[in-house]
Formats: sequence, structure tokens, C-alpha cells
Amino acid sequence: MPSAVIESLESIIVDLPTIRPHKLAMHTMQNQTLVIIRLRCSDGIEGIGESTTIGGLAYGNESPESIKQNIDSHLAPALIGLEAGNINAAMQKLDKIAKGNTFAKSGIESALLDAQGKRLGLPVSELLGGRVRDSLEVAWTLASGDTARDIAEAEHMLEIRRHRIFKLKIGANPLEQDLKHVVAIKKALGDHASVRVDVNQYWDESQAIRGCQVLGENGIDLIEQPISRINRGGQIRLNQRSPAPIMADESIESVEDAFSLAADGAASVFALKIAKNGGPRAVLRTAQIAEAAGIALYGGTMLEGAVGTLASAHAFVTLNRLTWHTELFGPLLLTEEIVTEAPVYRDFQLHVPRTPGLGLTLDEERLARFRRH
Ligand code: MUC
Ligand code: MG
Repeated sequence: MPSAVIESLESIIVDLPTIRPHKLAMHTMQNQTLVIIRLRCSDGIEGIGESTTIGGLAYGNESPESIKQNIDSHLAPALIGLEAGNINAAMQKLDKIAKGNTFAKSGIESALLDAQGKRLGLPVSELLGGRVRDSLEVAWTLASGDTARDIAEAEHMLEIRRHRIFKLKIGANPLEQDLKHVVAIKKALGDHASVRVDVNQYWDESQAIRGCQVLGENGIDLIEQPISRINRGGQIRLNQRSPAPIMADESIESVEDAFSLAADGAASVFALKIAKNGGPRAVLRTAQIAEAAGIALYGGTMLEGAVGTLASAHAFVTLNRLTWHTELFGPLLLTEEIVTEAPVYRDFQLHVPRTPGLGLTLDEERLARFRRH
């Protein structure tokens, strides 16, 4: 049987409404923009992927528009005619012709895996070596900007058994105000919930010394990216003195960043994100570096919709230990989906499908309605 080749690769920008504004230190999301990848192969199989970021260029080096432009002008033409099932060859070619661009590459790697899974009748997790669990515990982010509203939201999530881990987005307000907000939420939820914070690099080291101390003393489990990714010395010092563990997020923009952070002892937990490593296979290389260095793992998100969320989930279910669980709640922040069957969240967990590929089908009508023209 002649092997299938890649015939075309389309990138589609999709704008979807969110259930409420989502306040991060650097940006307040009023909606979310996805970049959906459709990879068509000569055997009639289509693979889908997603390359999504947060807040245009506010979070990372790629925006939805630059992702689409770089795929259309550079990455897609390089793939046409290549063997669709040889994911190593395809991704090596992309790495040769394009530096960085991990968000764009992540959507493409996901689409290649989805297509190959459908071709072989296997879920993506099995292409990645096999799953060791079927579901993942999922944290929820409290980011309404209002303490009372956040507490009510958390209590509701506990009651309906959807989440019992909460991440609070802080850093935009004065330090003392943020600390009061976090401590009030932890006090209200008590031992029923794990409460963590994400500062998104907004403190300087002097603020972080006090911030980490107060949060650690008040039962906050985990502190994500308290200071700038550029201040490596500060990250090393905080990792040594903070009473609560420090997690690296923005500090990891590539697998090589993960290696250098591990070598320097700059964090004791890594947030794994397919978008920031270049795909579900690439993120597992960062996981392996962390495992070798004794660094704990957390399954992160760029607030992708169903496609990017399940591409992440298929990678995360293959991991030996995910000490800090995941935050794969992106689809739950959206009021609309562009797939026919939404991912299943039940009993604090995301349940990962065992059907071929990612286990998703695009809903053509909704895709047509929400795509940007
Ligand atoms: C981030 O900085 O981790 C993940 C969850 C959330 O609410 O925002 C993201 C991005
Ligand atoms: Mg983060």
C-alpha cells in the first residue's frame, strides 16, 4: 500500500465567547481566540490540531494572527508532499526551517498525531507509548477579580464535584491587597480545597520574598511564576527560600529552557504546556528532563478549546507521576464549542477518550459560524 502524503494544511482563526471575563495580571480576557489546524492527507484522513495563546501578544511571542501567517507562509508549504505518518521527519523539517514558533508547531504536531491515530485506529495516547491512566484531575482558575465572587464560584465547583483545586490569578493589584484576597479565599475553603496562585511574572524579587512567605504560612500549596523569566538568579534564590513550592511556567518557552532551569535548580515544579514546547511529543521531552532532575509535574494549559485540551491530555495520561495534577479546564471557560462532542468532565476529572486520534470531530456548522473572516 503506498503511504499517505500530506496534501494540505489549513489554519483557521476562531473567536469564541467566554462565560465571564478572565482576569490575568497582564490581560483581561473577554473572549478566547483559537487557531484550528486542519491537515488533509492523500488517503482521505484529516487530522486536527490547535495552536492557541492568551491575550494576543500579551502572554507569549506568538499571536493568533502571527501563528496563522507563519503556518500559511512557511510551515504548511514545507509539509506538502511529506509522508503523513512520519511525524519525526515532518517535525524535524519544521525545526530546520523555523526557529521557535512552538505554538504553531504544537498545533501541527497534534494534527499529525490525530491523523496517524485515525489511520491506525489508535488513540493519540497509545501512539505516545500508552496511557497509564484514563482521566486527569483538573484545577479551576478563579479570576473574576472579586473575592466574594471567587469564593462563591469555588463553593459551587466543590458542590457539583467539578473542581477541588483552585488557582488564583494575582499580581496586577498591590501586593498586600493580593495577599489579603488569597488568604481570604483559602480561609473560606479550608481543607476542602487546594489553593494555588499564579503571579504571571508580576512581582519583583523583593515583593516575592514577602509574598511567598505569607502565602506559604497561610496554606497556599503552590506559587507559579512569581517573578520574571529573565531573572534566573532571583528564581534560584526564591526556590531555595520559599516555604511553598515554586512552579516555572513562563520560564519554559522550549525544551531547552526546561533543561537549563533544571540544571540551575530554579524551580521544583514544571508547568507542562504543549504550546510552549512544540506539541504533545515535545512536551514529553520536557517531562523527561523534569523526571530525571527530580522536578515535579503539572499539566498546564494556554486555555485551549477541546482540541488543544485533548492533545495535552493524551500526552499527560502517559506520565508516571503528575504530582500537581492539571488545569485542563479551557473548554469549560467557553460558552460555545466547535466540536460535535464536548470533552467529559466528571467527579473532578477530565476523562480522556479511547477512540482513534484525539477522539474529536469538528462541528462544521459552528466552525463556520465562529471562524474569523
Ligand atoms: C497561565 O498563566 O498559566 C492557565 C490557567 C489560567 O487561568 O491561565 C492560564 C495561563
Ligand atoms: Mg501560568
